[in-house]
Amino acid sequence: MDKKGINRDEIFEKLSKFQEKDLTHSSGRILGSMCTCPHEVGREAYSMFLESNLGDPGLFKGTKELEDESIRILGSILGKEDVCGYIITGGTEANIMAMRAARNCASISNPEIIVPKSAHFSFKKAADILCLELKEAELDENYRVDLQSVEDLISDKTVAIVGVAGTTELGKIDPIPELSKLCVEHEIYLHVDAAFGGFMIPFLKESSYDLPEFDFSLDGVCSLTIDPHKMGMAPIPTGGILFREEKYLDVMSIETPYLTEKKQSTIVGTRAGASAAATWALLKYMGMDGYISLAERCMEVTKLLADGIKKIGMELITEPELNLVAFRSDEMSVDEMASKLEKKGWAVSISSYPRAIRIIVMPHIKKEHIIEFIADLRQIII
Ligand code: 0PR
Repeated sequence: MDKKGINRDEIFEKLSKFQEKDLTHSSGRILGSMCTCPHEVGREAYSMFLESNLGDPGLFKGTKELEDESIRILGSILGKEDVCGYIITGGTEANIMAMRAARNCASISNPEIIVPKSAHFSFKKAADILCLELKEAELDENYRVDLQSVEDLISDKTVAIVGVAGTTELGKIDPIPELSKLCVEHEIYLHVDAAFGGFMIPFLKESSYDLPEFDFSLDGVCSLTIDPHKMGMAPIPTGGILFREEKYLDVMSIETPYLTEKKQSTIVGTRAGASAAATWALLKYMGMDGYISLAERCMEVTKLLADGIKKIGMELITEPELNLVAFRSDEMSVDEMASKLEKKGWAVSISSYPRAIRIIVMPHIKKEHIIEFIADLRQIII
C-alpha cells in the first residue's frame, strides 16, 4: 500500500480508466449474460440503504420490514403469500441454503441429492460444502429432466430432489408438477431452482402463455430460488430464497447470542440491506403490469431472434420456452462461430450440453440489436 493517499479526483479518474475496459449491458452487445442493466429505481433504492445490515436486523428495523414485505410479495406471485425466506446474494447462496435445509431436515448419514444434468453448477458447490452425494438425472429429448431417471436414482439416502424452472443453458422448464407428485409420494424434499424463470414464468402465465405450474401451488415444493438480479432488474448482488414453512429455517438456525436477533438461518452474517430495499422498490414500482410487459417484450425479441436464426439456415437446439435461444450451424463449429462473433463485438456464451451458441434475451437486448446481430451472423457463415 502507498504511504500517502491520492486525491479524490485522481481516484475517480483512475476508476473510469478501469471501467472503460468493462463491457456494459446497455451497449446491447452482451448476449450471454443472465444479468442486465439494473433499473434506475433499483439503483436509487440500493444506494439509499448502503449502510444497512440485515445481519443485525434489530438495528435496521425498517430494512427488515422491506425484506419481509418483499418475501411476501414474491410468495404471492409464486403461489403462497405466507412463505418465509430472505433476500440474499444470488442463486448460488439460495441453492446452498435449500440443500442445507433439506439435509438438516432429513438428518440421515451419507445423504444424497438428485439434480437434473442441466442443473446449475451451484449444486456441485452445495454438494461439496454440505458433504452430499450428487446424483445427476438424465434429460429427455426436450432437455427437461427425465422422470424415470429421477425415480431410478431415489434411494433411502435421498434428502432432496431439484427441479429447474428455466435452465441456465437452455431456459427449459422441468416437469415440476410430476416431480412434486413424486416427492410427495416418496416424502422427499423438493427444491425448485427458478433463479432465472422465477421473474418470467408467473408473468407470462398471466399473459396467456401456456406454461406449467412450478411454484408453491404444488404441494411438494418445499423451497424456491428466485433471483431479482436476473430478470427482476435489481442491482447485483440480489437473490431470493423462499421456504414453504418456518421449520426449514429452524433446522439450520444458529444461535447468535449478542445480536439483535437470537438465531440466524442464513449462511452469510452481515447482509446487504440495500438488496432488500432495491427488491422492494422494484416490486412496488413495476407491479404485475410492469413485469408482465417486460416479460412479453423479452419474448417478442426472443421470437425475432429465433426466427432470424432459422431463416439463415441455422438450427435451434430446442424451441425457446423462455427468453433463451441456443443454436448451431452445420457449416461451422460453435467455437469458431463464437470467436468470429466476438471479433464483430458480440459477447455470446457457449452451452455445454449440447454445445451451442447461447443467447439470453435479457431486457437490455432490443430489436435493433437482434437485427444487427442476425446480419453479422449471416455474414459470418457465407
Ligand atoms: N440457478 C440458475 C438456474 C442459474 O442460471 C444461476 C446463474 C444460478 C442458479 C446461480 O446464480 P448466481 O450466479 O446469482 O449465484 N446463472 C448464470 C450463469 O451461470 C449467472 C451469470 C450471470 C453468469 C451473468 C454470467 C453472467 O455474465 O450463466
